[in-house]
Amino acid sequence: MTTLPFTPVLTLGDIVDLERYPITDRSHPAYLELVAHSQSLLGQEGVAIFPGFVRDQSVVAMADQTLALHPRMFHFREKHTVYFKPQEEGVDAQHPLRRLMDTEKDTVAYADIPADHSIRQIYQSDDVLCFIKDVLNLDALYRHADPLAALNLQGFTTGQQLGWHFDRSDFSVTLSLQAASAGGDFEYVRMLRNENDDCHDAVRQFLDDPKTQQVEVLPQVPGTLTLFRGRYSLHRVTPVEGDRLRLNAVFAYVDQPNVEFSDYARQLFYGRTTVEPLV
Ligand SMILES: O=C(O)CCC(=O)C(=O)O
Ligand SMILES: [Fe+2]
Repeated sequence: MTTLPFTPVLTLGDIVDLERYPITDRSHPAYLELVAHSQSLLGQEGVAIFPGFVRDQSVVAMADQTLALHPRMFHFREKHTVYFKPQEEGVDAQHPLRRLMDTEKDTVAYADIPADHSIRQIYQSDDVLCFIKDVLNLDALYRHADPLAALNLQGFTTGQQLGWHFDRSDFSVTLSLQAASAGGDFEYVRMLRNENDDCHDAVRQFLDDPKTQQVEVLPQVPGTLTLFRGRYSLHRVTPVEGDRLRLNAVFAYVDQPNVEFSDYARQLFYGRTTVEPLV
């Protein structure tokens, strides 16, 4: 008699630590307390972290599955200003509107993440979506509609990094899957610019001498979910050292439905404009 292999179907509670983060019961006092505390952290610090959001066993499985995808990841490399604006020519070479930062990382597009990768289950969960919406204190939140950009896995090998930058979106949501042997820390300077002022002088001073500002460091701890407000706080991922890759997932959520990338952005970030796999 042949026996079929038994693959247990994982529930959200098998993956996410629902005892610590009771996100499936949004009227529970513990949930309301968690949200209120996280909102105040996000307001004061610009960041809210949720250590142990994903259970250890699931994180290890997801890191292994992600590592197996590494040979097929898209190698992304870009030189950019901290503002992601095209370089301005009429200013001196060290001006932040001209100075270039180095970013290099390997990426798996949403369409290439296997159906049985648990990261999909987290991203597709309405409980997780509502939790993030509540912490951000938004009336509506949607998953990104782009078949490549909605959910990404990232790998950083030795020397790879994200250069200093301000995000073009109000917030980002990441989940650490594996820390590098060394380096690969997330560093940020709170509110180095604001809504009305790109603060070229302060940014320039900081790039010349990082001691002019207080740099906060978030070491990468696997299983930690991080919400970060990056539009006004300068941040980077420090160059990875050693053999072990820094692995994480980036969840794209937006406050509008049906948002997709342009062909230009798809080509830049994924090396293609359609979901057809790269050969
Ligand atoms: O990988 C990270 O931890 C940060 C990602 C980030 O800053 C970005 O994608 O803009
Ligand atoms: Fe960023």
